[in-house]
Amino acid sequence: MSKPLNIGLIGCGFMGRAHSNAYNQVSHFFDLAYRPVLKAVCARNAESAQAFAARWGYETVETDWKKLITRKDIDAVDICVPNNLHHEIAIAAAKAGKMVLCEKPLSMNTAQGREMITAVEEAKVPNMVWYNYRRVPAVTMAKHLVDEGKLGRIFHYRAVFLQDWTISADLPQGGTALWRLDASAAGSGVTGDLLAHCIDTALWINGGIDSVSAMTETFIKERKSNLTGKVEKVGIDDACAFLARFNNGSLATFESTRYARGHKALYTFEINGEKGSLKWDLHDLHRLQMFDHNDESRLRGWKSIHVTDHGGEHPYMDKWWVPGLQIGYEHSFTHQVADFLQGLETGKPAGPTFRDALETQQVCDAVLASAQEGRWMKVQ
Ligand code: SOE
Repeated sequence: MSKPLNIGLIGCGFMGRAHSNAYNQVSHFFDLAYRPVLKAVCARNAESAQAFAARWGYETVETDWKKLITRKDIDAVDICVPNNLHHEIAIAAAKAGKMVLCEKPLSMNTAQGREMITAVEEAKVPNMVWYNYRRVPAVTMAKHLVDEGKLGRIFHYRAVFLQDWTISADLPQGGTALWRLDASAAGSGVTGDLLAHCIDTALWINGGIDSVSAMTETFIKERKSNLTGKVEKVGIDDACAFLARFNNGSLATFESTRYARGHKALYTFEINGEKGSLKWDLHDLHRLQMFDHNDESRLRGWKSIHVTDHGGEHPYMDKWWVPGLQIGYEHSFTHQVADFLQGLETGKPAGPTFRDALETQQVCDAVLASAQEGRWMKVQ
């Protein structure tokens, strides 16, 4: 019989839904010692919180996160609010002895991230940051193949994350749904929101980044603020491209924008090694493309691996349907909850922990500093 793990969710937006779905699904598909119980959801607006609770099955509602984190019946606090609130809530939750799961990016900057690490480590509470793309089976498999040395020495890493939803100059900034455009709530634009995903995956698969050289642009300089009603300067980066040197000697390019007309969420990466290459595309997320130079020469070519098989070969897939049937975006969150719960059971924490995620924050900070100063920057 599994033990209940009482979740207190803060924030009812897109990520609140993604995480709630994962908590609801995980025990149906994974055999684990712990079972998430949707104990309380918190949002400032009581009506929204109640509607959310009714839809997803939360037992109770709070409108003040400070109250939620001190409740005795909450074991884990899940932070799904804008980035500027992560720091204060995570530290308070850790001090209250709660496990902390935090939406990405960890924090607004490295300094905040360090304080959050101190808080969770001093309190000795399990902690994790939601970089969900690691848990797409094809991405997890890419990591396994690189770790097994199937690509040999890595020469290149190439990642892009393209969107087009902010091209209209009439789009306001700030407030619910549009806080990502407000630098005071988001910290940065595409760097912290989209490139952070690319960086997390890259660090996980290809190791640490030594230095970066970046450029950013803000195409629409002023937007009406939903908060003040006035036209205000836009403080976020709309687009960012950077070069990077990894500690293993490989060279990388990363690019992200919200101005690539026609692209809604095109996250792709490609890795080129001495013995082979790998390619992945979020729009075809169950496939991993591989070129293996060890193949017999007349049969050599890119193969498209449908990562849906059972028998333990394809990560996570034995938990789902039958071989060949696909899963999707939301399952990456379910896998992350499953790994977190398994970490509680085994004492081997699932990554990225706050400490792991700080590395992504450090790269983001170096990228933004490099773009501002117009020079190569070492990652701290
Ligand atoms: C932005 O549009 C966004 O929702 C990010 O905030 C998510 O982290 C990313 O996975 C999809 O795009």
